[in-house]
Amino acid sequence: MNALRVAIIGTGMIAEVHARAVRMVGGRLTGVLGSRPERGAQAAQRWGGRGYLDLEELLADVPDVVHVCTPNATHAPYVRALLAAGVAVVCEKPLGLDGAEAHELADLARRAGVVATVPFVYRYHPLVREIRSRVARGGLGRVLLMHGTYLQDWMLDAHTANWRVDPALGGGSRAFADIGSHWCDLVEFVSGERFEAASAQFSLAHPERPIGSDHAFGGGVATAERPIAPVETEDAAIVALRTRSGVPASVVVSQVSAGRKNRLWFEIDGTSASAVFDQEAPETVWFGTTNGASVLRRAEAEPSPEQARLNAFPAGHAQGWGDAFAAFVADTYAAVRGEAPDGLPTFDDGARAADIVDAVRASALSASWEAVAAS
Ligand code: SOE
Repeated sequence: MNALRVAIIGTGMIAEVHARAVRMVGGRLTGVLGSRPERGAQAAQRWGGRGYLDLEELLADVPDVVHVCTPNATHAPYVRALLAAGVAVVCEKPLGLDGAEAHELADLARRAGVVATVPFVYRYHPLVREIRSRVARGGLGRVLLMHGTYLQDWMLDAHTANWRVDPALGGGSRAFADIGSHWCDLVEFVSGERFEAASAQFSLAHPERPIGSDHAFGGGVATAERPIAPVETEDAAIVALRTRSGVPASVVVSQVSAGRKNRLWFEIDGTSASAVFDQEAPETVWFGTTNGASVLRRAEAEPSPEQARLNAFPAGHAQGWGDAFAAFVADTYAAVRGEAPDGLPTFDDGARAADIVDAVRASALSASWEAVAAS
């Protein structure tokens, strides 16, 4: 089977993660388009392919799939051009700066008839699929409560600058749009529930920050020469949610929680049992009952087919975030080849996430419950 021809737009941390996943799943990287030609050329030297001068030159290389890994405000222009060219697209979240833009792109992808996905990659930890399959089979009983956190600390330093701080580049929500969207997508995916309303409060750690963009997780650079600007977007959010079937949920989202690196954690409590997943410890899942608790380890005790499909290595040979990312890219490419892999996050899921972000941001502004657009 010929390798798919793949191009990447973007040269930052997440673009490098995409390039690694493309190599892992056998994609052929034709080249990289950066914000400046020299950046694309430098990245291509490390990742493969060539640097492109512009989008036209990228499209002239006839890629089968293009990964858009650029600042949020540039997602829609690139995606519109790629869909118009009939190219399959992987677009980093958030798909659009708001629900309207995200739904426009999802509709364009549907009309173009091409595969279009969003890397909600936490769906691809094998034990996430195990929990999902047990919930679907009634293993937890009726869902009563869902709660958790998504905590990081890479924005804690007041000197840390990032393009996401500028609403013109990142959108009106920062921390929740960036990582709260992952938590909501994952909990809806696992539980089968759909959020219908949100009540949120946002907080800022620092009223101003330097203008610029350090790599995510890169740490603040205390330099004098960078100009300072006031901050409008949140570092943290505390959100109460309610699902259409009336299940209450809550999530704490923060990028200023010292010592927390990428701690996405959820608990689903049902009438028969509870399940806990910690993305920083993806090789185990905790199940609780009133008669005791147990810890299940990946690839042990007769994995469900959904888990087994994603087990690349035997028990005890740990799989992690990079493997989940690669499994997402592999499923995207399988879909490009005409298959229908289970649980692939498409532009419709990206639009769903944007609707939730819109409701959460509206609630933080109104200090009232806000409805999530039905989708
Ligand atoms: C930065 O917060 C970030 O890289 C997010 O943009 C990713 O979506 C998340 O998976 C890890 O953290």
